[in-house]
Amino acid sequence: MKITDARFLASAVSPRQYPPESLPEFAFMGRSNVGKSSLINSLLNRKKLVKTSATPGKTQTLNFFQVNDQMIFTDFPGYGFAKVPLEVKKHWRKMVEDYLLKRGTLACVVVIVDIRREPTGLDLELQGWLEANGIDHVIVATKADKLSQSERSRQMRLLQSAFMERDRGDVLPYSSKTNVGRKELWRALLNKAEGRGLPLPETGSR
Ligand SMILES: Nc1nc2c(ncn2[C@@H]2O[C@H](COP(=O)(O)OP(=O)(O)OP(=O)(O)O)[C@@H](O)[C@H]2O)c(=O)[nH]1
Ligand SMILES: [Mg+2]
Repeated sequence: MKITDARFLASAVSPRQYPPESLPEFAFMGRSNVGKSSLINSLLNRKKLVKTSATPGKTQTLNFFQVNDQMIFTDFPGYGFAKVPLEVKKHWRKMVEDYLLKRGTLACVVVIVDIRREPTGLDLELQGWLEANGIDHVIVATKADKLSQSERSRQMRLLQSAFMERDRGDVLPYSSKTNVGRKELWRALLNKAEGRGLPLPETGSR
């Protein structure tokens, strides 16, 4: 995928703040600090388009980015951060449900997990919820650079079986540091959009 232009569009906490539904959209979700924002930067070949941080809870709102004149990427706040108060957790759930149920241009949700860890109950709950609501998704196991090749293979098998119980889809290894898996993930995203009847417009056609 050739990225000629990537820019911030809008931040939102409720649907009336969303940018208009126009281009096929991809949403990035996962546990707090797992590497969602870094994954977007890596896919788009931009170092600092999206703010990242070693401190969990960096992303607090839905942030929309337009990529070329072809698609929208939506970065989500993370879930499962122990220090977040119950009220904030409820707010997160509402933000996610509002978005997932109302966004007509949603092509695919990218569910991001840490390749070094077992999926949490919340990861599996999110996957189950996406399936129950017929929302397409891919699972990405990021931070692959932190493991040796043999550890990586072992963890990939573990993650495949944890997620595959319900899903026929694949888990893709990734590293936002080395860009391992970038081509494969792009291919998966474009396939999902096609399958959803939301093919990307040709560049320059709008
Ligand atoms: N080594 C390595 N570090 C990564 C990778 N992806 C993210 N990180 C680091 O993990 C930390 C969190 O990254 P973010 O991209 O901010 O994570 P996030 O999921 O957006 O976090 P919140 O918005 O706070 O939920 C940062 O210190 C990143 O540099 C990766 O693939 N490899
Ligand atoms: Mg973030």
